Amino acid sequence: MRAAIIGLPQSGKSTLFTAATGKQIDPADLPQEHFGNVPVPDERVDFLTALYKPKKTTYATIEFVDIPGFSLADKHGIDEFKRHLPTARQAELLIGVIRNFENPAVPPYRQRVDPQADLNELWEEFVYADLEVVTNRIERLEKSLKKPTKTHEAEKREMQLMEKCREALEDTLPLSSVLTSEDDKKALGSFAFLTEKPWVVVYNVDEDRASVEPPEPPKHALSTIALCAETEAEIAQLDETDRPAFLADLGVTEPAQNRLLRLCYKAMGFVTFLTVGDDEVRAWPIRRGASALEAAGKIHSDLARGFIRAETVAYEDLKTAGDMRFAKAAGKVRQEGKGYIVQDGDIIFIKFNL
Ligand SMILES: Nc1nc2c(ncn2[C@@H]2O[C@H](COP(=O)(O)OP(=O)(O)OP(=O)(O)O)[C@@H](O)[C@H]2O)c(=O)[nH]1
Ligand SMILES: [Mg+2]
Repeated sequence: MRAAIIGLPQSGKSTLFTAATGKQIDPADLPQEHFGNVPVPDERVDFLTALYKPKKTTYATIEFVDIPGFSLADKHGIDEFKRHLPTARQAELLIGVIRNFENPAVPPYRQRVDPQADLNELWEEFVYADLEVVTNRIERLEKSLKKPTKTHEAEKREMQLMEKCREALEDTLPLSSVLTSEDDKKALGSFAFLTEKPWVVVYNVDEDRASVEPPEPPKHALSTIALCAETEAEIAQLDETDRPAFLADLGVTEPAQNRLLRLCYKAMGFVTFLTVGDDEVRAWPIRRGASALEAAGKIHSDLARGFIRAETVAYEDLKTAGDMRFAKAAGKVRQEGKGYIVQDGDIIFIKFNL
């Protein structure tokens, strides 16, 4: 699961990348993409690890990509934006970092610190990028629809959908508002539109304002978070033992990193199911609405092929009961079939037979 950190120049993207991953970027590096994997904190996994004492514990992970900033004020910057578009398109989530800090040493983009204006500018560029793809495709379809081909009917349907997309984008509306049905999403999935993806907007604020509620989410963003990337980057690079004192000084109990990770995970539209045992306790991300059969397939294709049933217990029920035996005795362990929709926090054992 990939989250691309993207934004205008010097908004604090690389600093946020360090805050999220703990990985420092050498300031001498040329502008380039950086990648880092981070486990998503999950109390349930911690609890189950304490209960089962497995040989191995595996958290869900998010891969962050730091994309170099691009100025939309000149052609060079727009070319840079286009150069990194494929990386952004491959991500499940876009994290827009918006500058909202004062720092005389860092000249602001377009000589302004104006989060709303920056966000709008970034958004419009994304809309424009999608519009370009849609317009090109419509032109091609127009040509091909003039000839009788085997794919004529499918192309006609695609054309209708593309025209709806064009209309939305011309009104600066996101394609997530057009591509709502599973069929439509699938039909145009290969285009990996930017405005179809969920967004998290990070307002990078001055340290003394980190606890201030973020502004109302802009109409296209799913979620917003305000944090001070610079402070968070420092925390992420501290030794585990030094962290509590540093956080206490700031008057917070948890680094914003955890909030950010959970927020990103949720915004990506994933829920978590869990598997437990002596060998491994593991959190598995799965798209919201997925079935027990899909969950089995995630673990191993054999489990999907030989699927008999999914023994399922909600994490909270197991926790309340104390352990699996008590949960069973309390009738909390359910036998679910292939079509069962996996719920966040389900602990699942797949029974299978090959
Ligand atoms: N005061 C303050 N300065 C910050 C904050 N976050 C980043 N900076 C400073 O802003 C400058 C740019 O930060 P980066 O993280 O490199 O920004 P960037 O968005 O990755 O920059 P580009 O990739 O060049 O677009 C650095 O000098 C940071 O120290 C912050 O929260 N507060
Ligand atoms: Mg950077």
